[in-house]
Amino acid sequence: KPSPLNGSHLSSDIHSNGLNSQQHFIPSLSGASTPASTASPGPVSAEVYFASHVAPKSLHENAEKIRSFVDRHMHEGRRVVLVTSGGTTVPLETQTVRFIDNFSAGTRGATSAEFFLEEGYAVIFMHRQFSLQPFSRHYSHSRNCFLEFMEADDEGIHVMPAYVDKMRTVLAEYRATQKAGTLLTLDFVTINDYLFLLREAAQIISKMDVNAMYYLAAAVSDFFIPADKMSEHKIQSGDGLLNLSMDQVPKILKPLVNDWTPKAFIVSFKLETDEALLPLKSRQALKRYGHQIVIGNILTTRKRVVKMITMDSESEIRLTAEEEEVQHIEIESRIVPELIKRHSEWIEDCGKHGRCG
Ligand code: 9Z3
Repeated sequence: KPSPLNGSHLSSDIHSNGLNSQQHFIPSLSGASTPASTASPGPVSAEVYFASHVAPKSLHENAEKIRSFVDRHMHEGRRVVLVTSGGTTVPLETQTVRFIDNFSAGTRGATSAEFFLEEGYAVIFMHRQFSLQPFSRHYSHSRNCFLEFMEADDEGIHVMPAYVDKMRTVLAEYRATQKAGTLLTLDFVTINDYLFLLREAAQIISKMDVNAMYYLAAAVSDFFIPADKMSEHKIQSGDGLLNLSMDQVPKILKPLVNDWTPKAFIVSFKLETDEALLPLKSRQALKRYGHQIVIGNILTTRKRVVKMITMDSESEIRLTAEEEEVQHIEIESRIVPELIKRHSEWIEDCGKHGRCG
């Protein structure tokens, strides 16, 4: 039975648009979908993917920005972290009217970026367009709208006294970051934008060797419609149901770790909704890709518990109810320093793991 898309009932005969596979996947963020008929052919390689898809128009310009950012911070002796944040979309049409999206607001990425900046890292913040960003996230449109903090009188517009201290701190950090030039923000929308930009960035950042970290917190689609199977025009609502046939997104961590940036310290996130699957899936990712650490989290508890898994260790970071609800501590304030400690060890131990510059 085909699944309704985002709860709506988009009905269309997509076979007339060239999507004529025998497989009908239920679209999902993570790999729990089951083909309704034949076995999955598996994902295409990253190489095949890039050869058969068109790079986003902004890629060249973004590459230049990354290059000068990396050169400058390398010269100034700073470490660089690439933080990915927010969800990728999966367009259903080339001239896109509809797309599949996911829940991610980019809280993890935006919050973590602030802590990396505080610790002296230069941050390339690669985020979904309009998702949360460092600093402005405290006063975003969806949460804490800035208007709620303002008042007007005959003399002008002011921040209400109760909010001044917090806003002063955020503003000071924001201005200091701007002055230091330690934050580069780049955006993506679709899964295709994300894949091309990540590859480009990694190939440039690789010159940082062990001094680079990757913090892959974006919620990346697992399934997509390849360019050659996508309808050019808006899918028409005929008299049938909309059956979606989607391919698996290439496993990008593999070339990232092995080819594009083999010396960097790479942290990926694993998201599950079923607690029982999380350790297994996290370990599987580590083994499959050979990177340094997987941070496992469950959708509903992601703001208060994460598991840090490496090939030879497993630990947990957990906020108490008091820390979360009364002290308003953000779990990223614990995750980031722990990772920085491990990144330092990675740099010191480069002789042992053989990936020195
Ligand atoms: C995460 O697991 C992030 O922690 C969240 C953060 C997306 C849950 P929010 O943006 O949420 O703060 O609302 N990110 C990774 C998700 C993902 O797509 N991982 C892939 C997978 O699970 C591997 S790279 O297969």
